Amino acid sequence: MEGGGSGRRVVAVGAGLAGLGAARRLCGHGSLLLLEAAGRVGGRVCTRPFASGLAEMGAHWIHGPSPGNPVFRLATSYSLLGPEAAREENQQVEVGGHPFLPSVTYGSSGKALSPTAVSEARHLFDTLLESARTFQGTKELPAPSVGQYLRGEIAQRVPALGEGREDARRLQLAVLAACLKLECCISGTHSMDLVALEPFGEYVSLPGLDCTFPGGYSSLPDCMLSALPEGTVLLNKAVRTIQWKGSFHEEGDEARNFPVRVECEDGDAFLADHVIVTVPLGFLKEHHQDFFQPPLPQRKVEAIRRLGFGTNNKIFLEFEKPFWDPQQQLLEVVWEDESPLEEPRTDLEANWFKKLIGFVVLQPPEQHGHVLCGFIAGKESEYMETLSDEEVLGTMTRLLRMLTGNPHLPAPRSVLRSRWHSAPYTRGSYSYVAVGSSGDDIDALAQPLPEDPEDPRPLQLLFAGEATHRTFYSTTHGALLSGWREAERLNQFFQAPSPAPRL
Ligand code: 6YU
Repeated sequence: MEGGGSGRRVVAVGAGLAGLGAARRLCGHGSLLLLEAAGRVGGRVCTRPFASGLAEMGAHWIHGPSPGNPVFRLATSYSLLGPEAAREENQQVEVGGHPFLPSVTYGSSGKALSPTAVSEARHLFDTLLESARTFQGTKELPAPSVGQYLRGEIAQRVPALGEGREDARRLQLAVLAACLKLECCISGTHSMDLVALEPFGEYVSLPGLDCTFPGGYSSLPDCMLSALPEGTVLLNKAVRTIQWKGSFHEEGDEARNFPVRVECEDGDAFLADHVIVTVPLGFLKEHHQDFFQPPLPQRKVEAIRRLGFGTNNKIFLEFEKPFWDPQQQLLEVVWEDESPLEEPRTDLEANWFKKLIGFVVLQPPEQHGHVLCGFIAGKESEYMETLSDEEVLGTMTRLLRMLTGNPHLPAPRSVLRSRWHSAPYTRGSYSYVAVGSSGDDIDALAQPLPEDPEDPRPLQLLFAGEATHRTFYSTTHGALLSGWREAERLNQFFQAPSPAPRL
């Protein structure tokens, strides 16, 4: 695996967008190997065939497709996007992360709810959410978490909700409870009470009307893979441990000394000067103690422990015929007896499906068939992962019959769901800044090791992945940028003149 350039050996662990991005940027500088546990590249970008089209098991949209978004630029350069995404007007739209889709809102009593009542409550929620983004740097916070702040604000407004009419007020509260569940999906958390208020505004939304990949999101990592020299990526190569601060030799070459040794679960081992670790935060939370030898410094361990990593899953349902109107792109669910001011139900077996926020209609039906994609976050989502396909399909059928008020609604033809929490090399969906953590923890996670800038063997471990990007965490563009960042760090190091030996 010896290459040109500086002759340095680099190993990257994980072939998601961070790992692939880093590999591409490093090409030509030393030798490079990318080790991936799965039998495919892409990580949390994962397109599967379903019905007559494709299903995105992980990332769905380019959030903010505009020239400032590197995923948009890269996808455009590979000609992977449709003509809509390329339109200048679409790139300038400011949606603040909540793109508008024509929708219908089903109530749990089996009827569509009044769009006016729904949009009134949503407007209030959006206004409050906007204000939740304004506390950066504030010492005296009104609440520790986004959830507690929002509920406090809602509680103050209760008398005015629904213009004083009890039934209208109840409906407004029920819609606000549904808005909180949607926010859980967006933040990838069980409850907004777990999401820290002060740093909430640090996440940056880019302009542009969110768009999808007509040929599947996986077409992007596939293109990135084909741009790498053959043999760079080894699939089904799960790394078991990374020994660093060591002194390792290849057999028969005592002259060359490497500080890092990467050992795989199949027993293969690779020696390196630098290792870029891009494994998900969920994997690090579970394995960091044994994964790194010696263990990571306390500051890094604390960051891994404090930052949040939750679950957001999708449930795809294929129907023979659509029961929704052709113009509807979003079917939302509101449980009319719920309120954000009451404690949520905890019996997962009986209530897990009430966390489902609703369904996106996959477009266009000519390509996908009649497919709904449901979103569900948190512990309920993790419970769903333990059920069989038949159980999920049965529950979804009963749910949709109740929502539409049609006890004869035909059952979906087939079901497919993601199970990101059970995925051993991911252990959840994406990161958030949890109560007790801050953007500084993201930076601490991203900090290369050893920490001492005077160390004669610097940059042994570098860290990339969505959870290491302070303003774009939880996104594909955050992941890609983090990979580029670490590759650039190494490229600059390789180009810098060698320091004079210390006397
Ligand atoms: C986005 C979206 N999106 C839905 C769902 C999910 C995610 N995201 P990877 O995990 O890809 O790669 C690591 C690799 O390492 C992996 O292949 C492993 O197998 C491998 N590995 C692990 N251990 C190993 C070992 N020991 N040895 C070897 N290899 C090992 N992002 O932009 N648009 O629509 C969605 C969505 C269900 C699960 C998403 C979305 C998140 C992205 O998918 C994710 O960030 C990147 O793909 C991660 O890439 P990576 O390289 O870092 O890791 C205020 C505030 C708000 C905060 N959030 C707002 C934004 C909301 C995010 N949007 C989510 C929505 C959906 C639907």
